[in-house]
Amino acid sequence: MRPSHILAFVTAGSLGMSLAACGGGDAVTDTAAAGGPIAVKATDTSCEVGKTQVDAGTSIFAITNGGQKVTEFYVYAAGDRVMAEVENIAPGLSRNLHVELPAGTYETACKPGMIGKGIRGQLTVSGSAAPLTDDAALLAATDSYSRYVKSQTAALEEKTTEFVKLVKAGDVAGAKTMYPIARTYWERIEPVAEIFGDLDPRIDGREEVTEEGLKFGGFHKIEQDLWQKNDISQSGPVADQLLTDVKEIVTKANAEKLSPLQLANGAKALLDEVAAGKITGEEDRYSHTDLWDFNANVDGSKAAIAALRPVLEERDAALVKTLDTEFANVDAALAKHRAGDGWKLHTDLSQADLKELSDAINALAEPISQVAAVVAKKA
Ligand SMILES: [Cu+2]
Repeated sequence: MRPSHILAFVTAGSLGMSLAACGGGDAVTDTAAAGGPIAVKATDTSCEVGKTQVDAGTSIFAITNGGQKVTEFYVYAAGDRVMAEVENIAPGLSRNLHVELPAGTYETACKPGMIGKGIRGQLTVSGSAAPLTDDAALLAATDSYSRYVKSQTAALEEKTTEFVKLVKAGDVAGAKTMYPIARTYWERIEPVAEIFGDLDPRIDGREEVTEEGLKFGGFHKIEQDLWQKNDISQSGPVADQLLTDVKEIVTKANAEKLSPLQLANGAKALLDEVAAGKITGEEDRYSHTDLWDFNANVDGSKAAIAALRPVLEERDAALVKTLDTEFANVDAALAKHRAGDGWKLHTDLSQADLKELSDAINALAEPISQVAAVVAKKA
């Protein structure tokens, strides 16, 4: 799960700030949407969306945060299904978000402070447009990525089942070993999981979810029981609920028809996750197994780009070269922290180590942020 408002202080530090500074560079060259980007002016108390009626097809939202709080922007379909989102927009920064929308009624939302239901507005989409997947290469990309999602959800269900079994058997050592392994499959496909409303915070929320009216459960509650409370004798019901929720999300994720733009946005979102949750040690605050999640987020980002690769090669070969170089740099920086089959604990890394990892992620995030515009371009 995305870190929530805890991010506000994290982003003010140098690590988060430099990353947040990169995704806004494509405003000038972006011509995919007929009417040009839709300006979204976000403040701590308002969310001004430049248009409330758009044509079906690809829309680009250009969000500028003029407030003091870190913000997010969402486009929701009925039932708060997430069509697209961009998180972690620091004060003063802008980000572009590409989203493919068929005709229908949607809601936009800014979330100053990154909590709650946000400041909502209506968005009506009318007319009809050929979906991006009418392009055979883009259809092949989404098919390929769907196969990846299915492989990961199968492993997620299997490993979570094992984890839950160990927790319920009171096997602390076994559960501790299985925790980061089961989470790997979750973290690789997290942007897909985030489509389905409350399921993500139920499975992957932190203690602070109670401030949004949710119950603290899922992986991180059990993590707390294992590492901080050193007592899992009462964790059975939480573990059962986790497995139920994981099974539900597996079914939903496997049935989901993704837009190629969701692959591009997801590849970027996973790097935002790394910067906000893993480099900071925020996500796995009790176990300190953040580097497992870090590696899994990078894997997931790589998989989305790999699925899009033939399209990107065709349309912007130079961008593919840059992506290859920067992914290799991230891998090299991360490889220094291998420990056996897994990874060093976050607490074993120095500030210099974290700075090196952060710089590598920032350098990758910049070209990744250009992928959506390339995908949205008419072939
Ligand atoms: Cu997460």
